[in-house]
Amino acid sequence: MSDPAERILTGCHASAGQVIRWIEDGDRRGVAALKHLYPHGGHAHVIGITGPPGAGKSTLVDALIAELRGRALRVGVLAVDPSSPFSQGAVLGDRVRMQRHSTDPQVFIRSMATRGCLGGLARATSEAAVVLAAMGQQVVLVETVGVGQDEVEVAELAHTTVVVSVPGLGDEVQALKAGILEVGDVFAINKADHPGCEDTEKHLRGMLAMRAVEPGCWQPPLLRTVAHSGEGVPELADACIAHRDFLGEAGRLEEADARRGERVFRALLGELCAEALLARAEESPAHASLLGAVRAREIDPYSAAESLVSALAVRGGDAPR
Ligand SMILES: Nc1nc2c(ncn2[C@@H]2O[C@H](COP(=O)(O)OP(=O)(O)O)[C@@H](O)[C@H]2O)c(=O)[nH]1
Ligand SMILES: [Mg+2]
Repeated sequence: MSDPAERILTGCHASAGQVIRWIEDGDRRGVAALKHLYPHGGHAHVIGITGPPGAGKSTLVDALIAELRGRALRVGVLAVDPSSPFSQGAVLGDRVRMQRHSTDPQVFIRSMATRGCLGGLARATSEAAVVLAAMGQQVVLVETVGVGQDEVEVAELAHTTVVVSVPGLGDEVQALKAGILEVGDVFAINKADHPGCEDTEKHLRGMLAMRAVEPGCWQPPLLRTVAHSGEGVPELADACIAHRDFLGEAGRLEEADARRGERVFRALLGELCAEALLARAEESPAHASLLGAVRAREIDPYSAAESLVSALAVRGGDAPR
């Protein structure tokens, strides 16, 4: 049994690490493994944890691992936050604390390289989640920093998105932009042992009340947590599982997974078409003459590219029906 995908299906952590590395590197062996794993990769509950740096996301993830392990669930963690103690740059104490689960054979923790473009990272992360699900991890926690497009992307790959905020940050620093409010399925005010928790809760409740919620829709709960003591963490786990159960009713989970599949298909189709068409464009005799004309400023690059592509598209009528 030398195929890494086969070994992943039997729960081999080392092979999962290897395949995720291939995925990050854009190595074709990653795609080969994903073809094999995809049919087995649809059964995990993917939970995104987002929020500003320092909000306590990693500490919460650590506490959630303990809580979920207590419920006999197998857990995978993907840390996309570049400041995550799961990845690099953490103070030693944090790092040691986070590693307490790494010897548990039912827990798999992996940081995702944050190099490359954001979209690329989102894809690699969702593919890594497929790998972990195929390995049998029943819950996959994805920690990501709530900056830029990040939170929207994590919401696309997660079934349940937990937005973590903390007391004492000004409204503008909370990073609770309209976008993050829209994507949150569960809201946690972490560091509830700090002063100012009531104000933050009031503020958040006010913002959530303005969020348009139709009847029969999910009402996002707002919870308080103290990550390092574990206070509120069982309730947080319950809220995530309740959200998953809600999605499971009336086929919402299937629909969410169908949309995920569609997104991957469309993105790949775009890439593969571009690659294939580019190869043909560069081989065509018109390419050299147009390139020469662009360089000599005899034609503008816009018209040149358009004319080459439309010439190829007209001749390329051999798509499968
Ligand atoms: N007082 C308090 N400190 C916390 C709590 N949760 C996390 N911290 C501390 O906040 C700091 C940042 O936590 P971390 O999990 O690395 O935040 P992240 O950047 O969001 O992943 C660490 O020193 C934690 O020990 C909490 O609930 N209360
Ligand atoms: Mg972190």
